[in-house]
Amino acid sequence: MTTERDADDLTSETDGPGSATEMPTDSTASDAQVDATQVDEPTSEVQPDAIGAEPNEPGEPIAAAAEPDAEAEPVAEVKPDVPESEPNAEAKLDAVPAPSEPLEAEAEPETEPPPAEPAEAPDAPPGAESSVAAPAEPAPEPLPAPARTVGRFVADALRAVGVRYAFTVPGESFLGLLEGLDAAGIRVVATRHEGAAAFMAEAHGQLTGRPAAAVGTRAVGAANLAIGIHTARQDSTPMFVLVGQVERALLGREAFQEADQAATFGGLAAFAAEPRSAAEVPAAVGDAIRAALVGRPGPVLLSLPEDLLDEVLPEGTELDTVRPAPPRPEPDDVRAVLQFVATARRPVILAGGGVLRARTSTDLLKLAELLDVPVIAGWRRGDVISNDHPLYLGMAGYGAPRVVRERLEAADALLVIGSRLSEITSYGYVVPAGGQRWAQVDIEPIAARPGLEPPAFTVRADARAFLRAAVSRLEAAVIDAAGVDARRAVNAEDRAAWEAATAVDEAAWDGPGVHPGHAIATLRRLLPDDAIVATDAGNFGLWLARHFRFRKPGTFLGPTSGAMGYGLPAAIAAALVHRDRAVVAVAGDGGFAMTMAELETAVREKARVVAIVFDNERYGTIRMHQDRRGGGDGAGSSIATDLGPVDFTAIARAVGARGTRVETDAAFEPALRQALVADRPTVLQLVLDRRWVSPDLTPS
Ligand SMILES: Cc1ncc(C[n+]2csc(CCOP(=O)(O)OP(=O)(O)O)c2C)c(N)n1
Ligand SMILES: [Mg+2]
Repeated sequence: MTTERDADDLTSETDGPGSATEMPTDSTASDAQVDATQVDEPTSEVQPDAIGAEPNEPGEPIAAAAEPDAEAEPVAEVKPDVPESEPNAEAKLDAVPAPSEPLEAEAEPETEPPPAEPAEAPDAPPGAESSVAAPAEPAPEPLPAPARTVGRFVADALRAVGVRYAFTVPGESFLGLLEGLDAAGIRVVATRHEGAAAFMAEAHGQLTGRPAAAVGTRAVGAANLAIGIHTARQDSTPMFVLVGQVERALLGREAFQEADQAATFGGLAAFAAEPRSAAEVPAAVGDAIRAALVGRPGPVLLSLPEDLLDEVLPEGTELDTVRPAPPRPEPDDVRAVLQFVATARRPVILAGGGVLRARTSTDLLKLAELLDVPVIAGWRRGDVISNDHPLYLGMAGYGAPRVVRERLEAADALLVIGSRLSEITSYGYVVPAGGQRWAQVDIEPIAARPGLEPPAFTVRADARAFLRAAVSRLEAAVIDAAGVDARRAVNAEDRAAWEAATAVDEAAWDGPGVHPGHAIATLRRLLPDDAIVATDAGNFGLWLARHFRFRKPGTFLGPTSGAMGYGLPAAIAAALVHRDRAVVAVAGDGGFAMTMAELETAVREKARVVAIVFDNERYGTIRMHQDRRGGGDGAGSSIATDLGPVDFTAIARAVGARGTRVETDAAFEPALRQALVADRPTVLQLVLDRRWVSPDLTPS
């Protein structure tokens, strides 16, 4: 949708057309190459539990606190940076202000339990550095790569770039691949539907930055995987989709479950290939790895004929996991962007998923504090910095109060970092507005887009590389104190306006049912700061977007595809990775029912998720749109939006989970407390009055 809309129109989830996305291109910004293919190379091995440390870039200070889920980056370590030779910014920058408050320690790094023990140690991690540091002694000659089946080769390659989990509904078309995955030490998790498998892989990639695999059988499995491929594309999440294909001799005969998988389902991905011979496999896998991990990350699809998977590749067939290092910013570009922001009266940073993916929220906050520039998060990227920080001014898009859009529009300098400026974040492509000055920092900047004026500055760089360069330049600079003071006063007003606009109505609610705003307030009060919240699509999500306060990066899983059915599978994936953290899925009754079969997966996998179902017995979002067409008085059509009652608690119990029905505000807190300490997954079914459609309207 390219037309301008009211802020009010963006207070609901829609199933409207997705925004344009750009196909990633191979990054050639740096020629630094790392070969992570030496699977037998002991020095390049990283155990899963050693992934908490961020790789420190040469010459850079150690981060004050590790970013959550920090792990070896899924891209190669870069060459030592050229030292910044110009420590001083422009002469106007003449007094360094003290940061307004100390940086908060962020969540602990990921403690991912090791999956199935690898049969051997083929573990060259993402970002493993095997060609940068010169060893003190000559390394022993690596053994030649073993002869292995194509299935095993693919699995080894995935493992080498950090894949630890594969989610699947198995099929007879890829048994050789299943065996390969298991033998390579990749944990294979069976799901009840491929859509959920793909959501789990997507959520895993989004949360950890480390790709996972989603695996399905032929056209039927691939069709079910499709929703997750699309979601990973919109979320710029690295993900490997592996689909068994009919035997090569049968191709082209409309064989059982045959389709042109690379063209159809692969069309949703950033890259797709169907190798037809063993000789084509190494290059196809290598290209898929680069497409998934280099530049803007994304999903890739490999369609693998059943008989090819069992074919043996000759000894010495090496994995091809070489990836160029991410682009680094030119010092002059960094200076220009800083100058652009520092000299503005009402600048704003719009921060997107690229900041989270680069695990660089700490640096973003430092930059914001050094210049006293507020931060607005892209839609569903509300965890990019602590929402309690005085410089945080809200999350754009659905559910945001009007002040967020107004503040974006009022910016005389808009610095967009790691955001694709989606339809929802940009309020229907009106931010940045024509004539508004903006700058873009992105690993893969937005190419020309209809209606979008080119930015004043474009920096093609990984968000972390840019932010660290910017912070170290500013720390050594003198900054214009008068400009900072002026911004500080305005920021305080803006923050106060946002806080007022997002405060929960405290008035007691006697029902019927629970007050959705109160439920979110209770959730915030009870959840630990590092709890992970995964959301589904639907109107219930407006209260989450409006009232929840994320306190640490890496605590929110929300698909920018707006796909229903995402919440529970995403929460399960998060709980597998973070067994020690609280993980909550929030969903409507419609979206939850789409993937609730995965409750059994959660029980089987001992994923202690809490699923909170906002039950209004309808596809509430769509009913709201129908009512608006009918004149906004609630008298619109109700075609296909009424749903019958479902006892979600009974369904939970039927698969070995817990279930509690919550009919009043008062009953929610004790139920949630119990759920958070339970030894099993829990469904909390929150009964809602159907008249709730928006946080701006309390039914009377
Ligand atoms: C897979 C998918 N199908 C359809 C839609 C369109 N859609 C968006 S919200 C919605 C209704 C969601 O209902 P529910 O989960 O009960 O949440 P509610 O709006 O009632 O709070 C629908 C059908 C979608 N976003 N995703
Ligand atoms: Mg509903």
